[in-house]
Amino acid sequence: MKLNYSVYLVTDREMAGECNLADIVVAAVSGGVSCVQIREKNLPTRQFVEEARGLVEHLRPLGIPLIVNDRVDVALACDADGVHLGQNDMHIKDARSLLGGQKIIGISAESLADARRAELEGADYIGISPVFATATKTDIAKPLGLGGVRIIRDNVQLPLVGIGGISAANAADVIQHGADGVAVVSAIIAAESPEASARELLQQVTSAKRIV
Ligand code: TZP
Ligand code: MG
Repeated sequence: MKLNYSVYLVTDREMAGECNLADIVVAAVSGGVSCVQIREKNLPTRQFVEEARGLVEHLRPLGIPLIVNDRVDVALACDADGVHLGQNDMHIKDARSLLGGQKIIGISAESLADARRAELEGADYIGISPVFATATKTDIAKPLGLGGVRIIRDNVQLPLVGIGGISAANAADVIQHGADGVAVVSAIIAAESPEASARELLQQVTSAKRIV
């Protein structure tokens, strides 16, 4: 399955605070988010499955894929479109044998070596992380910077999604340095208007794509 990675929203329940996360996601999709990842670091498994299933019910009729962070079991239980796995999560080979060939598997890469390995091992896309410094995730490597995005782009064929410190102010740079899309947490979840913020990000991404 080929996804549109242009504006990729990663959820954060704590950052959403009192706001309903599904409402934020649906508003962001109306603004132009093309792919959603549910990322839950603190929910009990049962609730994680329920929340993920709720998002599948909202997103599938809209033609927007839902990717589950870290958890192949949760993705299977709610029939999500795929999983996103870090370097210490389930190995891609095991995830593929559980999920089959139709589901999307995204891998986080913090270096060119990670990205090359993910490609050889059969990932569908690579999340290159972090592009810039961010306060949203603490256990992260040194930022790749725009130069790091370019180096990975020049050595890997798979779709690349940049993540970390991306907003409408720098999204076009990330695309111009070779990413296929931008993944964001705070730029949408913490925005006053997630819909307007998504629209602005999409505009930056599409205009940058036009000039490359
Ligand atoms: N993985 C690498 S950086 C990051 C994740 C989940 C957080 C990105 O958050 P933000 O707010 O878009 O910088
Ligand atoms: Mg992970």
